[in-house]
Amino acid sequence: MLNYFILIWLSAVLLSLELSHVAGTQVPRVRGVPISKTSLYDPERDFECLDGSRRVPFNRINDDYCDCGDGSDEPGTAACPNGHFYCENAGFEGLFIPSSRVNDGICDCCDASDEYASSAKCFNNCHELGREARAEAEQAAELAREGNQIRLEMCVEGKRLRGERTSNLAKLKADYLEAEMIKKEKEMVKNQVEERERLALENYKPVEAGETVPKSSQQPRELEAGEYFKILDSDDSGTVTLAEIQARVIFDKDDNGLVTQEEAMYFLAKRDELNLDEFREKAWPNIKPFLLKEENILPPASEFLGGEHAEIQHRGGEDHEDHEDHEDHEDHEEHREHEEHDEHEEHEEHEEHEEENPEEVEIEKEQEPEVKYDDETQALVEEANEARNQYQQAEKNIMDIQNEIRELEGKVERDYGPDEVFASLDGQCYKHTDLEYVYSMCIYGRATQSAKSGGSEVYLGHWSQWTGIGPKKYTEMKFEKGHTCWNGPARTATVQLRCGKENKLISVSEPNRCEYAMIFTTPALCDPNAEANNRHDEL
Ligand code: MAN
Repeated sequence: MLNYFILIWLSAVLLSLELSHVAGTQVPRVRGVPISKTSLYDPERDFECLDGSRRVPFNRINDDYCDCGDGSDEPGTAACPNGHFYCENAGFEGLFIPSSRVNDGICDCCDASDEYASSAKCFNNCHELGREARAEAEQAAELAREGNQIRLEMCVEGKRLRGERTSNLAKLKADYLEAEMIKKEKEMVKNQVEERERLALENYKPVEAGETVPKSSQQPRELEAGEYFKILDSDDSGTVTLAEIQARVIFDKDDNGLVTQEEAMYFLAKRDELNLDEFREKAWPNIKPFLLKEENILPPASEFLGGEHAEIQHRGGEDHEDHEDHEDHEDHEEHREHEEHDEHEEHEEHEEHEEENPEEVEIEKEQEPEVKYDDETQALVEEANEARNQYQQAEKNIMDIQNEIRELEGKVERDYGPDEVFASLDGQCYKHTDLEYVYSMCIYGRATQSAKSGGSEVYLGHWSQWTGIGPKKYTEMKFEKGHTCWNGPARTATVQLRCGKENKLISVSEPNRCEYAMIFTTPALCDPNAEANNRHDEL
């Protein structure tokens, strides 16, 4: 009896499996529905609209009348405005198209299934398209493989660079300490020599305001007064008179072109005339600072008082200073207008200009050594100069090392991506030229734009950070704080990075004013494990 029941139960199970198998193969495919959704269209039951809004008898599916609000009862006709038709496209990729395109006379599906009842002559070319897509995918995979090889080399180089930069940094820090010590030594030497120099130069301190003459030249100074006296005493009368002073335009203190009696009296210490001794004692203290003030150095008497003409010419030059300045200005203007002058002409012009402008000549004269030191002092001054130079050099050396340290620290702390893959690109610049501009993008550096027609370079910004989202962090980088846009914000550039065998800036556009979008290919992104390269995996 038990055996009988077991037999019946077993037969029932086998029958249901058979039935479901039959049902699995026999349920007709509903036109426009992908296999994954076939179970929702069961001919044994009423159809429930996929949005759940209503139920309709199964025979209303694809009857060319729209029953469901979501168009799900008419996937294979154009009856519903919002329905979707699925092309199987065997051999290529399945595709949903709006069901309104079914039988509209245009071939949308490569298997021609959307034009099943139209006069359009559609051919099934899915296999051909599939072949092309597979070849493309193969090429992309090949690219990814080759790119990946280069990427791995970049990682090796990146790690080497990190090691090198880290050890250079340690070395530089040691150099810095040594340079600091050298600087201290040089400073000590400098201070000692400068002290000796200072003492030696005490002897050369000016005895009168503005005067810098060595003590050892006291005698010549006395002689100078006598020399000037002789020249001023033009009638050899043994005295210098007010009239003789007034005859020298050099004594025109207020530059009005005339030496007044008052001016002459100032120089002659309110006397009408002075003999040599009086001149030395009373007049020379007024005359000498005046000559010094005018020339900063005491000119030999013969040069300025040697002859009326020499003197007058010199003063005349000064009198016309404004006028010459004006001409000079015009010269410069003209020069700017004629920039095409060749170098030779410019040189000549410069020389002429120097001759015409006594002020410049005098500035050069001022730079000439004014004081002649004795040999011992001169040697000390030279020794002190050398010590100062060496100290400055030591200071400069420290600054250079500090700059190098700063630069290296920046690199050691920088985000070079996974396995230091971008490290070798630091500082590398890439160019892209379009119809109007030449763009340059330096990784971790600057981005610029130069108009082909000329003009100055426009700064698009400095590298700021990686801006890709999540695992795609290293697929986008940003340059910020470029030149300000006319009446707008500072320029910025966003660079999208893609896998490519070459590091190459392949395109630049300006989707919004002063916001630049660049595409850069690089082997650094040819990582088979990275999500970014999975585009063709679906095929
Ligand atoms: C320049 C260029 C352009 C930019 C305009 C904005 O011509 O930098 O790219 O759009 O300035 O004024």
